Amino acid sequence: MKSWRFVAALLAVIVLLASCAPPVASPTAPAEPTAAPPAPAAGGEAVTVGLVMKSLANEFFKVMGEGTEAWAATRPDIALTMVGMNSETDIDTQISAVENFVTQKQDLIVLAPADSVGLVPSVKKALDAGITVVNFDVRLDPQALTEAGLQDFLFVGPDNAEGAKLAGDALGQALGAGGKVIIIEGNPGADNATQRKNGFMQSVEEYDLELLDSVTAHWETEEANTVMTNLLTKYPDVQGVMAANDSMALGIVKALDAAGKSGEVLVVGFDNIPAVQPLLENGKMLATIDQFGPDMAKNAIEIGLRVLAGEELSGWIKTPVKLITKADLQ
Ligand code: ALL
Repeated sequence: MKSWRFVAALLAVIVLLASCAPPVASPTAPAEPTAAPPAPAAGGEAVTVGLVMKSLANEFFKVMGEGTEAWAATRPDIALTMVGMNSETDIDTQISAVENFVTQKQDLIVLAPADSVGLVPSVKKALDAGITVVNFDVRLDPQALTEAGLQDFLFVGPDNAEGAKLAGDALGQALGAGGKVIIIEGNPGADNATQRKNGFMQSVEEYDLELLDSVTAHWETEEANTVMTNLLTKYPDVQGVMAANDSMALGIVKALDAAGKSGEVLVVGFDNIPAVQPLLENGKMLATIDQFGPDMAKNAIEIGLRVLAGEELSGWIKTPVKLITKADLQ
Protein backbone atom coordinates (compact mmCIF):
# COMPACT_ATOMS: atom_id res chain seq x y z
CA MET A 1 0.00 0.00 0.00
CA LYS A 2 2.83 2.29 1.01
CA SER A 3 4.71 1.62 -2.26
CA TRP A 4 1.56 2.45 -4.28
CA ARG A 5 1.30 5.81 -2.49
CA PHE A 6 4.97 6.44 -3.19
CA VAL A 7 4.53 5.68 -6.93
CA ALA A 8 1.41 7.88 -7.13
CA ALA A 9 3.23 10.79 -5.45
CA LEU A 10 6.18 10.35 -7.80
CA LEU A 11 3.87 10.43 -10.85
CA ALA A 12 2.17 13.57 -9.53
CA VAL A 13 5.57 15.30 -9.21
CA ILE A 14 6.56 14.24 -12.74
CA VAL A 15 3.26 15.56 -14.19
CA LEU A 16 3.70 18.85 -12.31
CA LEU A 17 7.29 19.29 -13.53
CA ALA A 18 6.30 18.49 -17.11
CA SER A 19 3.55 21.14 -17.05
CA CYS A 20 6.06 23.77 -15.89
CA ALA A 21 8.68 22.91 -18.50
CA PRO A 22 9.13 25.38 -21.35
CA PRO A 23 7.54 24.30 -24.64
CA VAL A 24 9.92 22.42 -26.84
CA ALA A 25 9.96 23.44 -30.52
CA SER A 26 8.62 20.69 -32.68
CA PRO A 27 11.38 19.25 -34.82
CA THR A 28 9.35 20.08 -37.92
CA ALA A 29 8.87 23.79 -37.01
CA PRO A 30 10.55 26.06 -39.55
CA ALA A 31 13.80 27.45 -38.24
CA GLU A 32 13.96 31.19 -37.53
CA PRO A 33 16.14 32.93 -40.14
CA THR A 34 19.29 33.62 -38.20
CA ALA A 35 21.52 35.47 -40.61
CA ALA A 36 24.86 35.09 -38.92
CA PRO A 37 26.57 38.46 -38.57
CA PRO A 38 29.37 38.63 -41.10
CA ALA A 39 32.83 38.16 -39.79
CA PRO A 40 34.98 41.25 -39.28
CA ALA A 41 37.19 42.18 -42.20
CA ALA A 42 40.52 40.44 -42.74
CA GLY A 43 42.86 41.10 -39.86
CA GLY A 44 39.86 41.45 -37.53
CA GLU A 45 39.56 45.19 -38.21
CA ALA A 46 36.18 46.61 -39.18
CA VAL A 47 35.99 48.53 -42.45
CA THR A 48 35.65 52.23 -41.64
CA VAL A 49 32.88 53.87 -43.65
CA GLY A 50 32.25 57.61 -43.90
CA LEU A 51 28.70 58.24 -45.09
CA VAL A 52 27.93 61.74 -46.41
CA MET A 53 24.20 62.39 -46.54
CA LYS A 54 22.21 65.46 -47.57
CA SER A 55 19.77 67.33 -45.32
CA LEU A 56 18.67 65.23 -42.36
CA ALA A 57 15.78 67.70 -41.93
CA ASN A 58 14.31 66.01 -45.02
CA GLU A 59 12.36 62.93 -43.91
CA PHE A 60 13.80 61.08 -46.90
CA PHE A 61 17.34 61.25 -45.46
CA LYS A 62 16.22 61.09 -41.84
CA VAL A 63 14.55 57.69 -42.37
CA MET A 64 17.48 56.53 -44.54
CA GLY A 65 20.02 57.62 -41.92
CA GLU A 66 18.26 55.97 -39.00
CA GLY A 67 17.83 52.73 -40.95
CA THR A 68 21.46 52.70 -42.08
CA GLU A 69 22.78 53.28 -38.57
CA ALA A 70 20.55 50.51 -37.18
CA TRP A 71 21.73 48.14 -39.93
CA ALA A 72 25.42 49.06 -39.41
CA ALA A 73 25.03 48.33 -35.69
CA THR A 74 24.31 44.69 -36.61
CA ARG A 75 27.48 44.47 -38.72
CA PRO A 76 30.68 43.93 -36.74
CA ASP A 77 32.62 44.26 -40.01
CA ILE A 78 31.56 47.92 -40.45
CA ALA A 79 32.41 51.01 -38.40
CA LEU A 80 30.06 53.70 -39.71
CA THR A 81 30.33 57.47 -39.28
CA MET A 82 27.46 59.45 -40.78
CA VAL A 83 27.38 63.19 -41.51
CA GLY A 84 24.38 65.17 -42.78
CA MET A 85 23.88 68.74 -43.97
CA ASN A 86 21.91 71.41 -42.14
CA SER A 87 20.01 72.56 -45.18
CA GLU A 88 19.59 71.38 -48.76
CA THR A 89 22.08 73.93 -50.12
CA ASP A 90 24.77 73.59 -47.45
CA ILE A 91 27.40 71.98 -49.71
CA ASP A 92 30.31 73.34 -47.63
CA THR A 93 29.39 70.89 -44.87
CA GLN A 94 29.60 68.05 -47.39
CA ILE A 95 32.97 69.24 -48.72
CA SER A 96 34.45 69.40 -45.23
CA ALA A 97 32.87 66.05 -44.31
CA VAL A 98 34.63 64.35 -47.25
CA GLU A 99 37.89 66.11 -46.40
CA ASN A 100 37.66 65.05 -42.75
CA PHE A 101 37.05 61.48 -43.82
CA VAL A 102 40.20 61.70 -45.97
CA THR A 103 42.21 63.01 -42.99
CA GLN A 104 40.79 60.22 -40.84
CA LYS A 105 41.81 57.69 -43.53
CA GLN A 106 38.39 56.05 -43.74
CA ASP A 107 38.47 52.90 -45.90
CA LEU A 108 35.29 53.82 -47.79
CA ILE A 109 33.43 57.06 -48.44
CA VAL A 110 29.81 56.84 -49.61
CA LEU A 111 28.46 60.13 -50.87
CA ALA A 112 25.08 61.61 -51.93
CA PRO A 113 26.37 64.93 -53.29
CA ALA A 114 24.16 68.01 -52.95
CA ASP A 115 25.92 69.52 -55.95
CA SER A 116 27.05 67.38 -58.87
CA VAL A 117 30.01 69.58 -59.85
CA GLY A 118 30.99 71.09 -56.48
CA LEU A 119 31.86 67.78 -54.82
CA VAL A 120 34.07 66.41 -57.64
CA PRO A 121 37.37 67.94 -56.35
CA SER A 122 36.77 66.42 -52.89
CA VAL A 123 36.08 63.02 -54.44
CA LYS A 124 39.30 63.33 -56.43
CA LYS A 125 41.25 64.11 -53.23
CA ALA A 126 39.79 61.05 -51.54
CA LEU A 127 40.64 58.78 -54.48
CA ASP A 128 44.18 60.21 -54.67
CA ALA A 129 44.56 59.35 -50.99
CA GLY A 130 43.71 55.72 -51.85
CA ILE A 131 40.17 55.78 -50.44
CA THR A 132 37.36 53.92 -52.19
CA VAL A 133 34.44 56.24 -53.02
CA VAL A 134 30.91 55.29 -53.98
CA ASN A 135 28.60 57.96 -55.41
CA PHE A 136 24.90 57.32 -54.75
CA ASP A 137 21.50 59.05 -55.11
CA VAL A 138 22.71 62.18 -56.99
CA ARG A 139 25.06 61.48 -59.87
CA LEU A 140 28.30 63.47 -60.03
CA ASP A 141 28.57 65.47 -63.23
CA PRO A 142 30.09 63.27 -66.00
CA GLN A 143 31.93 66.20 -67.61
CA ALA A 144 33.44 67.43 -64.33
CA LEU A 145 34.45 63.82 -63.57
CA THR A 146 36.07 63.40 -67.00
CA GLU A 147 37.97 66.68 -66.55
CA ALA A 148 39.24 65.27 -63.24
CA GLY A 149 40.33 62.07 -65.05
CA LEU A 150 37.50 60.02 -63.56
CA GLN A 151 35.41 59.00 -66.55
CA ASP A 152 32.76 56.30 -66.09
CA PHE A 153 32.89 56.74 -62.31
CA LEU A 154 30.65 54.32 -60.38
CA PHE A 155 27.15 55.62 -59.58
CA VAL A 156 24.45 53.77 -57.66
CA GLY A 157 21.02 55.34 -58.05
CA PRO A 158 17.70 55.51 -59.84
CA ASP A 159 16.76 56.78 -63.27
CA ASN A 160 15.36 60.11 -62.09
CA ALA A 161 14.01 61.08 -65.52
CA GLU A 162 12.13 57.79 -65.74
CA GLY A 163 10.67 58.28 -62.23
CA ALA A 164 9.60 61.85 -62.90
CA LYS A 165 7.99 60.79 -66.16
CA LEU A 166 5.93 58.16 -64.34
CA ALA A 167 4.63 60.89 -61.99
CA GLY A 168 4.16 63.37 -64.85
CA ASP A 169 2.25 60.76 -66.88
CA ALA A 170 -0.12 60.16 -63.94
CA LEU A 171 -0.83 63.89 -63.90
CA GLY A 172 -1.17 64.04 -67.70
CA GLN A 173 -3.68 61.19 -67.67
CA ALA A 174 -5.73 62.85 -64.95
CA LEU A 175 -5.79 66.32 -66.56
CA GLY A 176 -5.88 65.47 -70.26
CA ALA A 177 -4.57 67.60 -73.14
CA GLY A 178 -4.35 71.32 -72.40
CA GLY A 179 -4.07 70.81 -68.62
CA LYS A 180 -2.29 73.81 -67.07
CA VAL A 181 0.69 72.77 -64.97
CA ILE A 182 3.63 74.13 -63.00
CA ILE A 183 6.93 72.36 -62.27
CA ILE A 184 8.64 72.99 -58.93
CA GLU A 185 12.27 72.02 -59.43
CA GLY A 186 14.94 70.74 -57.04
CA ASN A 187 18.34 72.28 -56.47
CA PRO A 188 19.66 73.40 -59.90
CA GLY A 189 23.24 72.16 -59.30
CA ALA A 190 22.09 68.59 -58.63
CA ASP A 191 21.94 66.13 -61.51
CA ASN A 192 18.79 64.44 -60.16
CA ALA A 193 16.99 67.82 -60.16
CA THR A 194 17.87 68.24 -63.85
CA GLN A 195 16.84 64.68 -64.70
CA ARG A 196 13.51 65.03 -62.90
CA LYS A 197 12.76 68.24 -64.76
CA ASN A 198 13.60 66.46 -68.03
CA GLY A 199 11.24 63.61 -67.13
CA PHE A 200 8.41 66.02 -66.26
CA MET A 201 8.98 67.86 -69.55
CA GLN A 202 8.60 64.60 -71.50
CA SER A 203 5.16 64.15 -69.89
CA VAL A 204 4.26 67.78 -70.66
CA GLU A 205 5.01 67.11 -74.32
CA GLU A 206 3.48 63.65 -74.52
CA TYR A 207 0.20 64.68 -72.87
CA ASP A 208 0.13 68.09 -74.54
CA LEU A 209 -0.03 69.91 -71.22
CA GLU A 210 0.34 73.68 -70.96
CA LEU A 211 3.40 74.54 -68.87
CA LEU A 212 2.67 77.82 -67.04
CA ASP A 213 5.98 78.04 -65.20
CA SER A 214 8.95 76.04 -63.90
CA VAL A 215 10.83 77.35 -60.84
CA THR A 216 13.10 75.97 -58.16
CA ALA A 217 12.31 75.73 -54.46
CA HIS A 218 15.70 74.02 -53.73
CA TRP A 219 14.05 70.82 -52.38
CA GLU A 220 12.76 72.72 -49.30
CA THR A 221 9.23 72.65 -47.83
CA GLU A 222 9.06 76.26 -46.63
CA GLU A 223 10.47 77.68 -49.84
CA ALA A 224 8.01 75.61 -51.89
CA ASN A 225 5.20 76.96 -49.73
CA THR A 226 6.20 80.58 -50.44
CA VAL A 227 6.86 79.94 -54.13
CA MET A 228 3.49 78.19 -54.59
CA THR A 229 1.58 80.87 -52.68
CA ASN A 230 2.95 83.46 -55.11
CA LEU A 231 2.35 81.28 -58.17
CA LEU A 232 -1.29 80.79 -57.16
CA THR A 233 -1.78 84.55 -57.35
CA LYS A 234 -0.01 84.71 -60.69
CA TYR A 235 -1.74 81.65 -62.22
CA PRO A 236 -5.12 81.21 -60.52
CA ASP A 237 -6.13 78.74 -63.25
CA VAL A 238 -3.32 76.23 -62.54
CA GLN A 239 -4.62 72.64 -62.50
CA GLY A 240 -1.59 70.55 -61.65
CA VAL A 241 1.84 70.73 -59.98
CA MET A 242 4.83 68.45 -60.50
CA ALA A 243 7.11 68.67 -57.48
CA ALA A 244 10.63 67.25 -57.80
CA ASN A 245 10.45 65.88 -54.25
CA ASP A 246 7.90 65.22 -51.53
CA SER A 247 9.34 67.79 -49.10
CA MET A 248 8.33 70.46 -51.60
CA ALA A 249 4.99 68.74 -52.29
CA LEU A 250 4.22 69.18 -48.56
CA GLY A 251 4.77 72.95 -48.85
CA ILE A 252 2.72 73.08 -52.05
CA VAL A 253 -0.23 71.26 -50.46
CA LYS A 254 -0.05 73.70 -47.52
CA ALA A 255 -0.27 76.64 -49.95
CA LEU A 256 -3.22 74.98 -51.72
CA ASP A 257 -4.91 74.35 -48.35
CA ALA A 258 -4.56 78.04 -47.46
CA ALA A 259 -6.09 79.01 -50.81
CA GLY A 260 -8.92 76.47 -50.44
CA LYS A 261 -7.68 74.61 -53.53
CA SER A 262 -6.22 71.36 -52.25
CA GLY A 263 -7.63 68.31 -53.97
CA GLU A 264 -8.74 70.58 -56.81
CA VAL A 265 -5.20 71.35 -58.03
CA LEU A 266 -3.52 67.95 -58.52
CA VAL A 267 -0.04 67.45 -57.04
CA VAL A 268 2.57 64.80 -57.77
CA GLY A 269 5.85 64.37 -55.89
CA PHE A 270 8.88 62.11 -55.62
CA ASP A 271 10.31 60.00 -52.72
CA ASN A 272 7.27 58.38 -51.05
CA ILE A 273 8.21 59.70 -47.61
CA PRO A 274 5.87 58.69 -44.76
CA ALA A 275 4.51 62.27 -44.47
CA VAL A 276 2.85 62.16 -47.91
CA GLN A 277 0.91 58.97 -47.32
CA PRO A 278 -2.08 60.65 -45.61
CA LEU A 279 -2.13 63.16 -48.50
CA LEU A 280 -2.32 60.36 -51.07
CA GLU A 281 -5.09 58.77 -49.00
CA ASN A 282 -7.18 61.97 -48.75
CA GLY A 283 -6.64 63.08 -52.36
CA LYS A 284 -4.49 66.15 -51.64
CA MET A 285 -1.76 64.42 -53.65
CA LEU A 286 -2.31 62.33 -56.76
CA ALA A 287 0.93 60.33 -56.83
CA THR A 288 4.54 60.08 -55.77
CA ILE A 289 7.54 57.99 -56.78
CA ASP A 290 9.08 55.43 -54.48
CA GLN A 291 12.83 55.28 -54.97
CA PHE A 292 13.25 52.97 -51.96
CA GLY A 293 15.16 55.59 -49.97
CA PRO A 294 15.45 53.60 -46.73
CA ASP A 295 17.74 51.07 -48.48
CA MET A 296 19.76 53.44 -50.66
CA ALA A 297 22.76 54.14 -48.41
CA LYS A 298 22.94 50.55 -47.17
CA ASN A 299 23.02 49.25 -50.76
CA ALA A 300 25.72 51.76 -51.71
CA ILE A 301 27.85 50.70 -48.70
CA GLU A 302 27.46 47.05 -49.69
CA ILE A 303 28.62 47.88 -53.22
CA GLY A 304 31.60 49.74 -51.70
CA LEU A 305 32.50 46.61 -49.71
CA ARG A 306 32.51 44.64 -52.96
CA VAL A 307 34.90 47.17 -54.51
CA LEU A 308 37.13 46.94 -51.44
CA ALA A 309 37.08 43.16 -51.82
CA GLY A 310 38.57 43.58 -55.30
CA GLU A 311 35.57 43.70 -57.63
CA GLU A 312 36.02 46.20 -60.44
CA LEU A 313 32.79 48.17 -60.77
CA SER A 314 32.14 51.27 -62.82
CA GLY A 315 29.30 53.04 -64.64
CA TRP A 316 25.70 53.13 -63.46
CA ILE A 317 24.21 50.52 -61.12
CA LYS A 318 20.52 51.33 -61.53
CA THR A 319 18.13 51.13 -58.58
CA PRO A 320 14.33 50.89 -58.95
CA VAL A 321 11.59 53.53 -59.08
CA LYS A 322 7.85 52.87 -58.69
CA LEU A 323 4.74 55.00 -59.11
CA ILE A 324 2.67 55.15 -55.90
CA THR A 325 -0.96 56.25 -55.82
CA LYS A 326 -3.75 55.84 -53.28
CA ALA A 327 -4.45 52.36 -54.70
CA ASP A 328 -0.98 51.18 -53.62
CA LEU A 329 -1.61 52.14 -50.01
CA GLN A 330 -4.70 49.96 -49.58
C1 ALL B 1 17.59 63.90 -53.58
C2 ALL B 1 16.81 62.73 -53.17
C3 ALL B 1 15.44 63.08 -52.71
C4 ALL B 1 15.45 64.27 -51.84
C5 ALL B 1 16.28 65.39 -52.37
C6 ALL B 1 16.47 66.48 -51.38
O1 ALL B 1 18.91 63.62 -53.72
O2 ALL B 1 16.79 61.75 -54.15
O3 ALL B 1 14.50 63.14 -53.73
O4 ALL B 1 14.17 64.68 -51.49
O5 ALL B 1 17.52 64.95 -52.75
O6 ALL B 1 17.66 66.45 -50.73
